[in-house]
Amino acid sequence: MFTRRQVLMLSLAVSTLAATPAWAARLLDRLDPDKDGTVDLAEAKRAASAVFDRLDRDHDGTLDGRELRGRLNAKDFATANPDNDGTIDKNEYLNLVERRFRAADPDNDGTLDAKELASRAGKALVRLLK
Ligand SMILES: [Ca+2]
Ligand SMILES: [Ca+2]
Ligand SMILES: [Ca+2]
Ligand SMILES: [Ca+2]
Repeated sequence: MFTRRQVLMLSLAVSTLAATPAWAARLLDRLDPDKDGTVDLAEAKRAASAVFDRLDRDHDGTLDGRELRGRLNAKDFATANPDNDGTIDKNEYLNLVERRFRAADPDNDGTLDAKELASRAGKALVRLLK
């Protein structure tokens, strides 16, 4: 038999687990090749770089609005494109990933756990990684 206290602890543990959405856990699994349970900036950039190559259908080394397919709104595009050439090159894409990574890491430990990935800022980053 469980005591009341044990039941309380158990339900607490279950609700903490439930607070991390399954999609974030699954995503973390994919973005975390070293399997330490978090995504660091190098892992995020590696994933972003692969996404960039996939999106660059004409292989000219840049992404235009069409290739980005709605990943960035006009304001984000302008911020991500400081040289104003109408396209996002890989450097610009990875800079944006880095800015969003920092925004999604409020505890500043240099890694994102599933809960940080599932936050509003985390979701903005995730949009660039898949
Ligand atoms: Ca990791
Ligand atoms: Ca292109
Ligand atoms: Ca540019
Ligand atoms: Ca963190």
